[in-house]
Amino acid sequence: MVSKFNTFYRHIIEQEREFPEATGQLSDLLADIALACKVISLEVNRAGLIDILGFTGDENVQGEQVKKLDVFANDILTNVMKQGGHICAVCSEEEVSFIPIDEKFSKNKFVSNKYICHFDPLDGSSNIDVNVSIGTIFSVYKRITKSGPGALEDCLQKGYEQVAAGYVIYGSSTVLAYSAGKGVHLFTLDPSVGEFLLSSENVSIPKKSRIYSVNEGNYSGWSEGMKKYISHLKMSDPETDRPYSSRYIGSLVADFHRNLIYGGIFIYPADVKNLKGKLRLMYEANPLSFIVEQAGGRSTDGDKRILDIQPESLHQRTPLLIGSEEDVLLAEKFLKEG
Ligand code: AHM
Ligand code: MG
Repeated sequence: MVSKFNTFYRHIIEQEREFPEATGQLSDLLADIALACKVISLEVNRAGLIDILGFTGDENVQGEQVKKLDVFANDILTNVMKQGGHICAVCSEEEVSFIPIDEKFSKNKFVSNKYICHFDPLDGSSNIDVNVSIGTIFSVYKRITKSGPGALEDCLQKGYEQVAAGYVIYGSSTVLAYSAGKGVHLFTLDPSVGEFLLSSENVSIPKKSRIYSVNEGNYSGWSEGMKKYISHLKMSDPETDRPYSSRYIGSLVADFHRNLIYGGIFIYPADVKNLKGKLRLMYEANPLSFIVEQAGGRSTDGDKRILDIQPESLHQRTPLLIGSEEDVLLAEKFLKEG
């Protein structure tokens, strides 16, 4: 719990002030993302009412053009990013390739487009139409090229190069979690004032848990090590808190957020169908790995640290083991021993 009343924007400005070379651009960029997520939150809450679920390019009962929520979320994030002028490329899980963005001159003032943004605009697609929590995931890198619109090499950086990352969960309330490399902080959207208000500062994930999150429907396609690990968690042993509880929502943001608060391990391993797992390195694994490490947790693909993986393509997939440190370490041990 926090003792002071603080908004998201104020918080990021205060954090940026600690870096003498900071220009305030990162704060503005993160504020733009928060603004887009407020609009998405509103639309998620209204979705059932305005009859937009499940339609793309159709008309709703009022005769207005309607968009599917994930298309809407992608459009709003991309447009807000383009307007802000701080980025030279936006990469989205919804787009085949990255969108290059040129420098911007506003009121004769040059704005340096020194950042890159990656988004999963609305994660948990199978839950969109059934009122189950979904989320937006974002991450920010500094560009490598010097000027003009961004290039592919700007977009394919290792996860440890992220300067900020976070997610917004549209659940029983809308919560934004972010880190700019100085801890993880949570904000809850107060719809009456339209602001994300600080709800927890410097969140840390419990070192060990008694929750595992995995789609056990894929069991028959798992490696022997993975099967043994999950069987191990189900065996009774009060000294190691076993059996663990199983919690799987099927929305990564929601599963991750619960594990961040209560402790837990989330796994989407490779299986015979998905040889590289299902989740995307750039849009899902990297941002959440940045957050989990900032919160004192661990994240690997079973073999190496997620943040050290050199991406080769924007939509590259990776197995993901993420959460409480001791649980991830034990899972890695089982996977290695096979
Ligand atoms: P999406 O990007 O199409 O929404 O897929 C990602 C989602 C994650 O939110 C979730 O953890 C996972 O897919 C669930 O997959 P599955 O239904 O195979 O268990
Ligand atoms: Mg996704």
